[in-house]
Amino acid sequence: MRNRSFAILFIAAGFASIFAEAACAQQSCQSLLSLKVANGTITMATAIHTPPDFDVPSTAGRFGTPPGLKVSVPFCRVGGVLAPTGDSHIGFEVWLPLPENWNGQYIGVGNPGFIGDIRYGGLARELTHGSAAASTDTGHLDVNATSEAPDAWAIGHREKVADWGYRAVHETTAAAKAIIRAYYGKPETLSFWSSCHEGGNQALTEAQKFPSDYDGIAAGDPAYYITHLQPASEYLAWVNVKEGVKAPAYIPPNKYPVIHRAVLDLCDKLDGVKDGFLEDPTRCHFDPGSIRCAGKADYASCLTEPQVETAKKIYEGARFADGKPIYPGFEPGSELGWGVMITGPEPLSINNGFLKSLVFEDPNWDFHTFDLIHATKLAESKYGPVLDSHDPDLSAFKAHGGKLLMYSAWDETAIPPRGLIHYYQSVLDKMGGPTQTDDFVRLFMVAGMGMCPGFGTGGNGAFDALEVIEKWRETGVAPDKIIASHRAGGEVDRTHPACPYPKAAIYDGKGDPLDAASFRCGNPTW
Ligand SMILES: [Ca+2]
Repeated sequence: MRNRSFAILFIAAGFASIFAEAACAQQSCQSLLSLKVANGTITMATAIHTPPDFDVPSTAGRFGTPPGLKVSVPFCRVGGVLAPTGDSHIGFEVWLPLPENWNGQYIGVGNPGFIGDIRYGGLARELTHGSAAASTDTGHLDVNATSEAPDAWAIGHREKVADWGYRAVHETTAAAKAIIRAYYGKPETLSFWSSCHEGGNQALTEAQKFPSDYDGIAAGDPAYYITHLQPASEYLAWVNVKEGVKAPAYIPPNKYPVIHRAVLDLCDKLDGVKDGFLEDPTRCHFDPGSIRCAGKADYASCLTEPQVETAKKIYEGARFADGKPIYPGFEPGSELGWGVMITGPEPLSINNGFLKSLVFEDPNWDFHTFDLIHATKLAESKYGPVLDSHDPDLSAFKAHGGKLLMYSAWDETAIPPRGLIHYYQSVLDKMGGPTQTDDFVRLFMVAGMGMCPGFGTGGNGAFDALEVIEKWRETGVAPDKIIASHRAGGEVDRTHPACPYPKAAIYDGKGDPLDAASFRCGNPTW
């Protein structure tokens, strides 16, 4: 269990530095500098004594570690470089609590987007909880991190792309475990991974490709089928902006709330409570044509005929010529988040960058030339085996004793959520249905969560997925319900349950809709 007793940690911290070298560690922190790790070299092993507080390194970008973060507990800071191929340069750090403060756990810290930097904020968070933790720069450094998109580092560097895709996390995990064994004189009791978006893809990659690396894995809104997801996401924006933001087919942002209102008017009460959220948007059959403007008019309160067609494409998602889905579109109820992806004037940089740097390897590639089917097939043929994590066979992870929590917000608009249901269904089909899977893999689709914690939360708030997966693995009791909390001004003002799919939260018909206790998990009947 995570050590959340900060007070005890801080009291211990004062004495810990005194006894740091006298503790029962097999190796001192400094001596780890000479430790041999597979495929790499340790370049730093520094005992951090506090006080004074340690200034956590800051990194740039909106997902970076902001300056000013401090750590108040002593620890051993280890860093190095791993090179499984001649073109590899995987930077990593492992932060180790003093042996007397260690809770016995190892936590892998995930990465967002294609950003190449060490996640210092995540290391600091886990260290403060008493866990040993590691983070990798995924094999390339984005000094400015102005965008989460891939750029020049990927062009002509297939091995670096593979490092980003799956090797960096696995190699870092192996190195971190070797360092843990050396420093503490024993292995970790349990290891966990909990991350979102690309970090959710890393999560599923680990469960599929390296099933012994982690004992419990939480995959949030995972970007798991990258070679389909990125072209399909480009498509969602492209249908809106391909002819420019003045074109008749362009839906301006001021109409997102108009569409959202119409969706709620039609579907909010279907699940039994008019609370602003859809418990299962797949049961909402909204036709954007229902708010079509009369005649040729274009008012702020309705959609023109070309805009109706654009909205239909955004809900439907990208498809091959034969109608087979490439990746789902957005769900009804997500409209207030459409600006993340489709506003323009160009498609989102992460999707444009994927096509420029990985698929076409041409920094001057122009999105106006986008051909969905060609781009998807080229992406999958070039990089499917090293980037995609859609293998439904989780038998090795199950045999390892692993537990896998998958979750997504229904109103997620960076990664269309229905794709995760497709993956879950493929696991059920492969593994023999729920009776064979319920004890080690569960999917929670969350109404009104917006996005993963830390990426912007929706009206229903979020939950701590790491805490959930730790409890599941430690107790062996699978979660039947997860409570999401929304905070305002530091106070919880709303709680809402998330249920194991295909169950959804069912309102009791009388209680406070802002209280999770007014709902049970059940099969939707609407
Ligand atoms: Ca509702």
